[in-house]
Amino acid sequence: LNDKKVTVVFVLGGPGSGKGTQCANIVQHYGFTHLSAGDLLRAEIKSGSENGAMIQNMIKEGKIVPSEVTIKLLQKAMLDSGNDRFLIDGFPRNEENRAAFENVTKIEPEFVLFFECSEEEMERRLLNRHQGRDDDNIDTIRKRFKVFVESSIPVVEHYDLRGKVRKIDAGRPIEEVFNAVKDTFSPYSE
Ligand code: UP5
Ligand code: MG
Repeated sequence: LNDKKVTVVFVLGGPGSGKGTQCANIVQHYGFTHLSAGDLLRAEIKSGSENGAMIQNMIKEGKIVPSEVTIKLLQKAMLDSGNDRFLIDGFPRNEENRAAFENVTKIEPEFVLFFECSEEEMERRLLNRHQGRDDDNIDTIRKRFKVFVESSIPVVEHYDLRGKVRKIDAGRPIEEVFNAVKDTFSPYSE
C-alpha cells in the first residue's frame, strides 16, 4: 500500500450528519471505495474477534476505540479492495487517530469533506433511523455529540489550517447536499 500513490478523502461530520448517506452517493459517481470506520468496527464485533467486547462497550459509551485497532481494520480493508482511491468515513476522530494514521500509513488526505449540521437536526435523524444501532439512544447520542465537539472538531481545525477542508452545509435535503459534494469531487471524475 505504501508504494502505490493512494488517494484518500476523509469524510467527517457529527453523528447523523449524513456521512454514510453521501459516501454511498459518491461511490456511484466517482471511482472511490467507501470505508466507514464505524461499519468496520461493528463488523469486527459481529465476527467474534477478541476485541469485540471492548469495541462494543466503547461504541455504547460513544468513546473512541484505540487507534491501532481502527487503523488495522482500515489498512486491511484498503488492501483487500484492490482500489487506490478511498473515502474514509468517520475517521480520524481525534488528534491521536490522525497522527497515528499518518505515521503508520504515511498517507495524507487529498482533502477533508466536512459535513456541518446542527445537533438538533442530527439528533432528529438518529432517533428516526431505527436500524438497531446500539448507540442510537438519547443517552449515547448526547455522549457522541460531546466527544465530537471535544475531540473530533480539533482534527477538522488541524486540516482547515492547512487549507484542506471542504465544508458542506449538511442540514439540507440529501440531494441538495450531494450537489454541493459533487463540486468538491469534480476534479476526480474519470
Ligand atoms: N439522513 C442522512 N442525510 C440526511 C439529510 N440530508 N436529510 C435528512 N435525513 C438524512 O444518516 C443518519 C440518518 O439520517 C439516516 O437515517 C439517513 O437516512 C438520514 P447517516 O448517513 O447514517 O449519517 P452518519 O453521519 O453516517 O451517521 P453515523 O451515526 O454513522 O455517524 P457516527 O459518526 O456517529 O457513527 P460511526 O459509525 O462513524 O461511529 C460510531 C461509533 O464508533 C463512534 O461513536 C465511536 O464509538 C466508534 N468509532 C471509533 O471509535 N473510531 C472510529 O474511527 C470510528 C468510529
Ligand atoms: Mg455512518
